[in-house]
Amino acid sequence: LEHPRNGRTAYHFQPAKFWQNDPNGPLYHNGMYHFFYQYNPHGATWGDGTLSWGHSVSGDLVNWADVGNALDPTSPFDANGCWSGSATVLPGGRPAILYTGIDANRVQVQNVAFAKNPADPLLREWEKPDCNPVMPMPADVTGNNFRDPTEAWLGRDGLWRVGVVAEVGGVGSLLVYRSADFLRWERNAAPLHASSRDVPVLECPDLFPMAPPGAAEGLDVSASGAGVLHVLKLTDFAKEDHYMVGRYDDVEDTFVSAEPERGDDPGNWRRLDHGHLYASKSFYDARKKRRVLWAWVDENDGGGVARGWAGIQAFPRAIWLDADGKRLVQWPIEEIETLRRKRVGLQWATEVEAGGRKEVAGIVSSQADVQAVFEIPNLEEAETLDPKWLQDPKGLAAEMGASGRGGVGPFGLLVLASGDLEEHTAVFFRVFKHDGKFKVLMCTDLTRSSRKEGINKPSYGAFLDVDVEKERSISLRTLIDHTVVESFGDGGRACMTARVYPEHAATGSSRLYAFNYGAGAVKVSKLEAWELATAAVNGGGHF
Ligand code: DQQ
Repeated sequence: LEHPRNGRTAYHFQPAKFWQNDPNGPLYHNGMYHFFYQYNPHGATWGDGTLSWGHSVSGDLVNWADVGNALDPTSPFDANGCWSGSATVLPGGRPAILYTGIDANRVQVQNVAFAKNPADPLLREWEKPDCNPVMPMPADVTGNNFRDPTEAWLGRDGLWRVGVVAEVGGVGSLLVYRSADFLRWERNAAPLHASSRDVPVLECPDLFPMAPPGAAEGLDVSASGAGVLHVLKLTDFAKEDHYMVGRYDDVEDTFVSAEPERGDDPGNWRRLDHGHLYASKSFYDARKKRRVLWAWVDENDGGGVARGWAGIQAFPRAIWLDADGKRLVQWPIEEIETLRRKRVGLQWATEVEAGGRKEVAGIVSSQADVQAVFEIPNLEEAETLDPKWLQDPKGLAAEMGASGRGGVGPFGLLVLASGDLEEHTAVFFRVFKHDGKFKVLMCTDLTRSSRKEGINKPSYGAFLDVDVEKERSISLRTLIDHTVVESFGDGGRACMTARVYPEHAATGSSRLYAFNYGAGAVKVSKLEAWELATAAVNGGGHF
């Protein structure tokens, strides 16, 4: 029988205890991965005035050791908190951190810190020079919103650049600062991005170059040259992460979007994850020549204080530009395979008849990696889509749910299911007819995820860009880890992360099923499920 683990995850990044939020300054340096994060060393709530940078190191991005806080709020320029920021390795090999300090007057400023001993493989100690803050709050910034420096990149003119989000005269903007020495920074007059007027606050920006569309490798943040496309990711205050592909001009320090029709409100850009995920940040992993994305996944039940910890990080994802040059593809980093233990599956071409379920038994499925391909022999039963849902897939997901019978679908996986099936989280697809074509909805339905009352159990939804008439199949990968279900539809073109709190987990084991509640049969042409081992994550989890 599996260990209940008090809801703690088995292979997602968590500190041993207390609160964490945004990923900060991910870095690969001298053969070691470093991960920093917003951490409250005093309790399991967001620490107003007390946030530090927690710091862990890893050789494989899977197993982590805590090496003590990198930054604590100890100086006049960060006395009320060390907020989010980034890390950059300077020429000569010295790592530097740029971060937001909440100063003694509670004003947001940008500070720098340097690794005290760059030869220390653990980079345990960081020093903050007296010239901080290196970017005081400008006079035109409103609402005390000036924060979250991006990783710095080096221009062809030899100057460093960094992006900082700011509310400028009431408008959410991304400012660029330039510096020759990483200490004296000068603001560029033109913002790299200015939102439409009704978007005052942005957070956690990320700007990075991409290899050509379809190529899975990543590029260093300073890569430039003709034809290089960039991704600008902005976090829409207290809501969601959105991104846009475009052209970054490294002379003017401006950005022109590849999809101008989506406008200046980042809320209308492409959504990074259609579930519950926030404040993502990527880095270039020179060891494997790929770009890796981290993101905070908050609790969804208000239970952090009772558990003594709150917040996890999404499992690191490799990201690259899809062949269309507009969309990011996201996929769990391959190191997850080092945790794979026992494998079970369904036989090729298992048919899941209308209204049916097939159990995938034989593994501890509360910590598992499941990959499935569903084949749809017949599209005739597809329901007609009411066009009012075209702009509201989440609303459609909530309306349809997983339990009701449909035409083509709902079909997919029931995960973290109790023996009596009263509790389950459904990850599924449903195909609709629209305008002589077919539209595929991907959903994660949490309404039956837990018997517990008074917790948030939403439904998430997104339309996929698959030509299902031609392909006749849809792929799904789902990572299950006790209280998190991370799903990757259509090879990672649509992602959906959910936090769930099944009650049965405290006393019993969870089950896994493929299901089909549509009117026609669906074939599972592939279903492999691996039980995953528990990773060593900061020595926590001994409940
Ligand atoms: N969290 C940090 C801020 C950032 C926000 C403070 C986003 O720097 O804007 O913990 O979650």
